[in-house]
Amino acid sequence: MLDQMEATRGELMKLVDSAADLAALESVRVAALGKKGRVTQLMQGLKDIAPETRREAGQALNRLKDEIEAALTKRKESLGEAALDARLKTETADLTLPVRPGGLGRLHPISQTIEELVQIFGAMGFSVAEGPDIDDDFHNFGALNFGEDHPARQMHDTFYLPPKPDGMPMVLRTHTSTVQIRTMMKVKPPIRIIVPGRTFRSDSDATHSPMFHQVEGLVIDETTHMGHLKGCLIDFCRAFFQVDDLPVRFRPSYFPFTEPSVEVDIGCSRKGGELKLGSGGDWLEILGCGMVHPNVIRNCGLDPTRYQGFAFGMGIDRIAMLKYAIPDLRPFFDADLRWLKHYGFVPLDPPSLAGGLSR
Ligand code: 2NL
Repeated sequence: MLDQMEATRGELMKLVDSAADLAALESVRVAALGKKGRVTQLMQGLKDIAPETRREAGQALNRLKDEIEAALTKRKESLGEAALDARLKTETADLTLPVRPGGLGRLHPISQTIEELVQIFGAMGFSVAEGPDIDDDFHNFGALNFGEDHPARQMHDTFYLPPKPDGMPMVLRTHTSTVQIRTMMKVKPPIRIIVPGRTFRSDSDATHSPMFHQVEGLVIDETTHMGHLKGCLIDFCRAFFQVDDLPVRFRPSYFPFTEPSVEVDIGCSRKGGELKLGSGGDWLEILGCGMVHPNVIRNCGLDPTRYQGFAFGMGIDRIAMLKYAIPDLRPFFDADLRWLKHYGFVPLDPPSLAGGLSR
């Protein structure tokens, strides 16, 4: 028996050492230690040996099994390293090659515009807040000082969804103010946020899509006033449209959630039917804003005698069309690659105030 073991050890060790890859090594393992393997068969033979020598033979067999296992493990490690080395040799990446932005696709003008907004307001100390597209009547209307019978609540403007179990109507948000309400209810002022995102209104024609994009902004602190609103939004208009002396005009208006409420126009010219931004005698409305109504501040659990601030809102799709001279809104949501190739932006050229917002 011991002779037989010695012979088996020699043969198996040779097989382990000569296994050329991990698959070959696995067959050696099965041939040695598998159910019908050589060592296993020797172990099954133990019951036929004389009881006096069985113990010694059993211990020797266990040692043989351990040795084979150790050899298999060692060989497996070195074969694994060799396999990895071989793979690394074939998988080199030449980092000195120039990138080919042509193959990267294009950023949608809306994504580009949101990134520009984030850069401009980010530099003024705003952070970005986001929230759900589906919200309840309280966050979309009630908290914002809309009266129970305000026309904007009508079925023909708002997409209503089945109500919550407590009967609260659910809607596709008609503006991103829902997120500002959530922030005011959660965060102790000072608050400085912008909220870009999808909004929904039951409206569809050449200049309206039932899904569109808005950005709103909110500043709440103890001494924030109309002067801050004006400075912030004049700076924004000039930075976004990249016209240093862009005329900006504030016109009285009305929103249920701000008092006073203001609409902001920028200067333009429409000579010869061509729209040009800058001083030219004409005006173009681009955003709405105002001082947050004390009722809204109170509805969010804040004390309106202590906290005040301003808010603004504008359509991202519309300011993108204006800035990038895109004549029609409808192809924005057609996923037409030819359109995207024409109006899209190179993703390797992200907007920044230092490097330029767009080229
Ligand atoms: C527009 C005008 C506006 C706001 C949005 C707002 C939000 C809260 C409180 C007060 Cl939580 N105001 N948002 C204020 C004024 C105007 O949007 O023309 N949007 C497209």
